[in-house]
Amino acid sequence: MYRLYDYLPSGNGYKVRLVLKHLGLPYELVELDIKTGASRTPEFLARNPNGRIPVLEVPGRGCLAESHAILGFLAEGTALVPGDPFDRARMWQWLCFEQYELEPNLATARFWLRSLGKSPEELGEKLVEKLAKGRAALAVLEHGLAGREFLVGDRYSLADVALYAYTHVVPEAGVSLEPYPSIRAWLACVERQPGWAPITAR
Ligand SMILES: N[C@@H](CCC(=O)N[C@@H](CS)C(=O)NCC(=O)O)C(=O)O
Repeated sequence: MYRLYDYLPSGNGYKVRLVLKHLGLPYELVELDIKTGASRTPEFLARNPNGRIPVLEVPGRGCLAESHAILGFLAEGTALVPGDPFDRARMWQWLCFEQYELEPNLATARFWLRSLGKSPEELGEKLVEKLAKGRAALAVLEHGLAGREFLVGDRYSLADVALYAYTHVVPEAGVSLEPYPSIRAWLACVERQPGWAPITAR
């Protein structure tokens, strides 16, 4: 059985849990408290030298880090990965966008505020900058979703899983989703997909 090292509030870990549940794959969950350095112990660093969750331990093969690499491994050959090469590349376009534009800004702001309990006053200019870049990423996502049910083609793919994970919790980073009607409709659509569960569900 797969073993997933994770921290339940993490959107990166949630992406993996959503795919495991969607595909009906059994897994053992090992929860780590990343706030107290549990992903930086020698034991965990042997699994991922980068000291971060999620990590998927694959029986007989070893450990895989990086949420999108794990998604690609789990979903290969399933309907979550488009068969058409152009659509598949479009899916990767969104996955790269998530890791470079959305996650480093909105997920980091949420982590500071929600997990570390910092106040906006304490964070000052660095929070303002993260949120400005995060809002710019949301505007691109809103544009990409205009008139569409899903991000790629006409079906649920890894692009939807990956972008959904941190987008649906941006209010926890102090960002309202009110100005983004296409995003709001899409979030509801993702929540109707088989295997969907809330972010802190095991
Ligand atoms: N690019 C990585 C990012 C992983 C990441 O940032 N993990 C955070 C939690 S969301 C973490 O483990 N932080 C603990 C630490 O840095 O010590 C991915 O997509 O998996």
